[in-house]
Amino acid sequence: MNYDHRIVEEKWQRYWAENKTFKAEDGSDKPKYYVLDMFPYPSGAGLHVGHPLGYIASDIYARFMRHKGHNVLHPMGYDSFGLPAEQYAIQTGQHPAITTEENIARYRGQLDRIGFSFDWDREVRTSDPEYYKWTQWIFKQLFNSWYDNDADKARDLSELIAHFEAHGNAGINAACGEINDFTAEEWNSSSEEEQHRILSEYRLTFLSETWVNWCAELGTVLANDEIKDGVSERGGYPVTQKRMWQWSMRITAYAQRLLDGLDTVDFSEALKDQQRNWIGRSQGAQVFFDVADSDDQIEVFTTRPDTIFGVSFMVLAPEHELVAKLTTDDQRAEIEAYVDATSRKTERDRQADVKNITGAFTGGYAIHPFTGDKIPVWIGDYVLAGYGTGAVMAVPCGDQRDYDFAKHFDIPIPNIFEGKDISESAFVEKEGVIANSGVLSGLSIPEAIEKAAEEIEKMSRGRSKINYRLRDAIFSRQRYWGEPFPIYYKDDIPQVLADDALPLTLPPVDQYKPTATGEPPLARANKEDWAQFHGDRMETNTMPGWAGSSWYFLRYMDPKNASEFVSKEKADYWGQVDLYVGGSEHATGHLLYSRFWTKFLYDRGYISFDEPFKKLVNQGMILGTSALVYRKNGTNTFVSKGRIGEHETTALHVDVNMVENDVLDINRFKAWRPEFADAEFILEDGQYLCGSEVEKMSKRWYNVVNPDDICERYGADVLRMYEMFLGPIEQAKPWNTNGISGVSNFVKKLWRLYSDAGNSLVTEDESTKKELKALHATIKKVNHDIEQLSFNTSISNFMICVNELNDLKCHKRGILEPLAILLSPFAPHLAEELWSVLGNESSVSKEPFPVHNESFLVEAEHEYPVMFNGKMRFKQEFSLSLPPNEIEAAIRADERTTKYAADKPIKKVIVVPKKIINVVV
Ligand code: ANZ
Repeated sequence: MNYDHRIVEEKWQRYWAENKTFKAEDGSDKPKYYVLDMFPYPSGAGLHVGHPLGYIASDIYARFMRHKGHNVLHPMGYDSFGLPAEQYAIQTGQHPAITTEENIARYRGQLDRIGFSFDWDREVRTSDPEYYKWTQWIFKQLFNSWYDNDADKARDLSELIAHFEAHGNAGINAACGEINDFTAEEWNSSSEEEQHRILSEYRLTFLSETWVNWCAELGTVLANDEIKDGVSERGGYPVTQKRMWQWSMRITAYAQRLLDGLDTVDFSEALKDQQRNWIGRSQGAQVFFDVADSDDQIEVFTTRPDTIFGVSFMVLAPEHELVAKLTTDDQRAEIEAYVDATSRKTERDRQADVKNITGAFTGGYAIHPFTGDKIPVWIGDYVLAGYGTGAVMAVPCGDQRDYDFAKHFDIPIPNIFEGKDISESAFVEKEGVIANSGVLSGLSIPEAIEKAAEEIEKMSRGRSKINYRLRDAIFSRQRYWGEPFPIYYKDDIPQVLADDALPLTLPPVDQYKPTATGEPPLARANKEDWAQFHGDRMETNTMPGWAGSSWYFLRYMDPKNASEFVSKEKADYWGQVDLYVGGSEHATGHLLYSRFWTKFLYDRGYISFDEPFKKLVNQGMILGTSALVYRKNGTNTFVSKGRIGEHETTALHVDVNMVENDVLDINRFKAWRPEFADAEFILEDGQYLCGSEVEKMSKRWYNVVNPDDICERYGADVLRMYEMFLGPIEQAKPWNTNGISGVSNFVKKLWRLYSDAGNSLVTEDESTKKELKALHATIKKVNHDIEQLSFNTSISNFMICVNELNDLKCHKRGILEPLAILLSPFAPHLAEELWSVLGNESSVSKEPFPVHNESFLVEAEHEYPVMFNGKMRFKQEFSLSLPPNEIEAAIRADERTTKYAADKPIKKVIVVPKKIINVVV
């Protein structure tokens, strides 16, 4: 019997499931190791061969670590709230829970076929009420916490309230919004509403009216990372700016810790840089400018206080709260039109569009804090409302955008840099000497930065400040298929539900779209529809997609715990994720939010580590290889690739599944579309050859390859090895089904070392040095490669080893047994089967991983080619310890030498150690 992957793979998958072979033991004595994949959103399309790439890599590592004696936690679950199921619900009326359930079943079937070693008893689903109960609970903890900047950690809100009752807010240094000083008396005599308003400025999740990215088409607010090139990432719909009451997460409180933490984790530098840029720390100063004829002040943030004497105008973001006040009647129409035009642009458009200089003069003036000069105040969309203070002191000689703005609107550009030419552009470097600047004149730029900040502070006009580009994260979505907030309102004050009221489950609704008045779908639910209804009304927003994924790695440690999100004991045992594998597209979304929640839960004492992921690997994308046919223009005739030079043709995509080794299956092609039924073909060598192109794997290009098809035809082990063989895990690479037969042949060849037509070939003979060398070189390489996550090189090494053993006709247990174990992380079904052919009854998955013996690798002998006047005549093996003169003597004495010398005298024998022997006659 030949190797039948269908029977073998199904058999072992059943065995693993029945025996719970990959069950992780809580609190085992073995060292723990936690290998995690980014869990998938179960979409209707199912998995294509690109999706499992990372899962295969992490599975190899998880299996390897089990062989190395670790207690491995390797779980899988589903990020199962999300837009597609909801959009389907809007179209069809089918509850998204049903769609989600169906999609999960499909995913599970596909995952099972690939032979992953997941501990399925720990599966989590973010849309399961028993799971989101705890997402709601964590939200509650955030609601009831504030960030103490002095202690540099989150603390319970009750401690803050106690402080307010005794001392007002004096002595509190918190991460908070705008708040005036108040005394204990003022606090104690404030209304509940007023106290709520104040606490809202401190809570780590809070309700506020903010500018949001509003996507009318999707009927929801989007986070910055859900927008690409000014349109929604999903669907590509326009996004505008709108002011709305929203829940936000005070992630900004953690900005510095999120930066510092990067130094303690093993992520790629590219990913760390993405997070650093997103957080965007900048050191500068806050400066207040008085508004002329008013008590108002304009606060600016500048990284260059040294340039303050170069200020010739100010620019406010069009959304700035002082715009309306500053605007004079003469300017009002122009300003209003400009504000309106800006509201239609996203922040990204505004940042990207540097060529189009736009703005408007308010008619108002500010007063320069040093000179007392009147400075015109403009608005311009290059100043962003959400960054710094939403206002800049414009220094056209030192900042290029200010320079362009001044040139465009004909505003003076005073030069404050000694000897620098600013006739063409601003001087933006930080080396030079300041001039025309009062007390700052004559100082170098760095000296002037310090001096200016000092002077500003002395005049009580501001102080040094660190600013972050990171914004508080908007947490409300106007969707149905997400976690309900555990919030109700009493007199418009938000209140949290008691713990025993959780989970607050999603109420049934008649339709899944927003109401006619634009309220979120949950507003369709009547009072009776809610499992819990309190106060005057329930919160009808739901949480964003990233809520459930910000902590799921903790739930896997203790998935069935009904009284805690994770027990401290289990969280302590499993600790950080040791290896996390997933896509780099989550750099500034999920990977930042989950770090934030982990730090928060650490601060509040629920877990003992404050970075969730010790090491992160981003797998590269698998690209599709599309197949192309060439239609002769204006005809229904298709020209084979090698002959398109002879005709005018247009390329068309064809389904890659009807092409094998570039050859088109003409009958399937004809049956594919009615218009091709009577197509004609210009062939080469009797075949139609297709062209190819590498592009994203997508239905649109008919280049999607389903892993099920590969498993069916070649087997899961071949799929696993082939995906790894494609190239380094972190690189993007094209899928090409043509190459798969090489891996498939390797499996057959390997099988024939062990078994022939159902009979074991395994012998008990002693292994030779050559066999041991082939094996131990592979053991050494594979151990090293797995540690480096370099799986493609492991596969090629297996191929070399099997070729060598095949040449040596090796069927020896001493070699084949370790080889089966070595192979098991990569081709687990095959390895189990080989293991049983070897006569074992247990699973190979827990055998200790082979360790190489260096002494088998040092070569003791060398087989020398022996040349006679440049012609190779025979080969002879010599010990490497034999000195050259003894080798020479042996060669001279060899009877073959006498033969090839053909009676001529031997002039010379040259021995090149470890290489060659030359006999000169
Ligand atoms: C005066 C100045 C002079 C500036 C100079 C720069 C150069 P980073 O490093 O990104 O933090 N700025 C401040 N708030 C802004 C906003 N909301 N929108 C657009 N620009 C804003 O940059 C800080 C600098 O960007 C600030 O320093 C301010 O311009 C501008 F020679 O102030 B500067």
